[in-house]
Amino acid sequence: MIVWNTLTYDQQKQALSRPAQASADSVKEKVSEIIRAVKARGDEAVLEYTRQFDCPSLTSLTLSTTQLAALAQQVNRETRLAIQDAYTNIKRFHCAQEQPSVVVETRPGVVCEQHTSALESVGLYIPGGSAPLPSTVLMLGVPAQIAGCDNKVLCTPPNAQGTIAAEIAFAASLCGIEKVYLCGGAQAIAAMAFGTQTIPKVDKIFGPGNRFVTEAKQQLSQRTDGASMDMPAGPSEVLVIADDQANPEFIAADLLSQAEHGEDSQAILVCSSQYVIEQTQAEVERQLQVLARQNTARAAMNNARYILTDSVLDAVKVSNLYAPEHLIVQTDDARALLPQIKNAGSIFLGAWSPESAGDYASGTNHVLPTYGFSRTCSSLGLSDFVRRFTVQEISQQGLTQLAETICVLAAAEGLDAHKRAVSIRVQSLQEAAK
Ligand code: HSO
Ligand code: ZN
Repeated sequence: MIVWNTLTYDQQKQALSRPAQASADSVKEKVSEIIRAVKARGDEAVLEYTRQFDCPSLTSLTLSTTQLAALAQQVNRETRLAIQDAYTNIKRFHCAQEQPSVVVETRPGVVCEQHTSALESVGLYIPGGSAPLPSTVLMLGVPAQIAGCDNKVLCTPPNAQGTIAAEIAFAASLCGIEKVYLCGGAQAIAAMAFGTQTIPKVDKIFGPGNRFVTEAKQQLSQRTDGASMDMPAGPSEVLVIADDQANPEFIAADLLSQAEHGEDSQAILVCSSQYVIEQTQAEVERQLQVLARQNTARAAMNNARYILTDSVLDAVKVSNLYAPEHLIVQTDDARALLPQIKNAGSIFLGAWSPESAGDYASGTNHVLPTYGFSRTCSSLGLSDFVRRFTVQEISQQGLTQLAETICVLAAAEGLDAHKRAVSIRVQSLQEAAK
């Protein structure tokens, strides 16, 4: 346990530090090599890498619509209903995020507008790995569907049998995704960024992934022939703020639900009660025993931090310094703390709002800024699948009224042609009036 107010400034910073994120040079080089190969040889290179990493016997990168429908059929009724229920809530919440157009007459005859339109072509990446995540299909697919993106391309690595989890196929079909390709890793990101003979080129790539995927998204978003990306991503993390009223069993369960994601997951408890911290530590040990992914969770919990603060408000300050991806507030009146909370990707208020609710089914998005990026980046939402643009229309009277201001500013910047574009029009109006 760390006692916050006994630490020096440097020790406090150390207590909240994250493991170094900079991609190792070896990762950068490997990814550059994959990107070069996909750029040069398209499908052939993607298929080669997919055979090497995922499925040695794979012959085609495409999952046909018939195969997709057949897979989706295999999902059992219970899971189908659960995916549908989650889909409905996520859709409800994201539909409500639609931005109305803005139309303002800033002065008579000067009309300024802001509108949005859907990104035409988006790439949705669903990682493979130890647990296939149909919930992530919903988190990317639902906003893409609501925004009205014409072209939705989904890439996910095949298993050794050359297919994907039925649940992923079902979630994709609910979201109206018809183009599903069997590839993962940096090669899938490069394929979507450049386009290949079979995989369509997209404008923006969304979704979580390992270091290779993240590095590929970063490299490709910097190229003019690449594709932009959703947000920088690091290992998943949770910070729990608790007071002496909090239930240690609940806190432990929340920390462990984060820890089971991966050995590099970050779990932090910041609490104003030493008793609650000690009870939580004992409870973590108890609950660990029964977890299927005990080894992963235990490895992550070895890096967990338990921080004792003088007050709940101090705990909020610690959380603001850390800027967690997920923040769970288990205090007497959690909502009262909301105005003090500065940096968090997604906030879960009160004892009955576990992170799992947001991970799966309440309606909020689970693609969130990690690694302190919640200071400036937002949780994924509808706005990430549209672009904003402005329109203006100015009448003769409007331009006449604005002319003086524009001409003075153009002169101040020494830009004659700008000034003339206005004065030439005003003069033409004056001459016509004669
Ligand atoms: N907690 C993860 C999302 C997830 N959890 C998917 C379960 N499935 C990152 O926010
Ligand atoms: Zn999770």
